[in-house]
Amino acid sequence: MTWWQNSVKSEEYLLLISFVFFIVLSDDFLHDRTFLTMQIMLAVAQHLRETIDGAKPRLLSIAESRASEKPYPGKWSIKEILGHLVDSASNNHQRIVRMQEVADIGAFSYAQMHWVSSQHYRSEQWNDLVNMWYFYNKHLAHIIEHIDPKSLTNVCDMDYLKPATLQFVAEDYIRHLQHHLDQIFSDADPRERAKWMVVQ
Ligand code: NI
Repeated sequence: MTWWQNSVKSEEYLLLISFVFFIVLSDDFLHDRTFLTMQIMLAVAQHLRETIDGAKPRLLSIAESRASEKPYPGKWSIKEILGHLVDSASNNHQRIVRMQEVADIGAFSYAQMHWVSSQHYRSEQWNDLVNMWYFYNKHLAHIIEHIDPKSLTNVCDMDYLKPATLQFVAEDYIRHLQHHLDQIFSDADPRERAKWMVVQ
């Protein structure tokens, strides 16, 4: 056997060793990625808990009469904004659970104006509304914390530019919630309210 034949053999051997290492490392990588996405979901759930815990006493301090005020017919009262957040919680509850069942749940959106107007939130008691919103979100934080990491790339058509992954749905849910809480706590004229911007 000449020196170059030996050299080829050792190259083949090296190739085999690298392939085995590649398999072992990519398996580790996948586990790391699963661990990482689990950490992200834990952080999202924690962020949601902190947001609702911080907002609840501030919401309860708003007087019943002020929460019902509706100076402009085309602009929601505070009760209606919080009602819209209850609708968002209930619809995203459906999305988050269903998206762990199948890879693509297809179209899932809801007519927000109809949901708010048909439920007559202004004649509901403010305390009840705040508590319902709070406990629904507490449950959602629990659900988000336990999302199966394998389903985080499952998709849903939310009528956005492209299908949304489950990870996006959970993160987008909290961004939307914060957007409307800011409106409730703002002293700005309801006509000046900023529109919800989708970051996708
Ligand atoms: Ni909204």
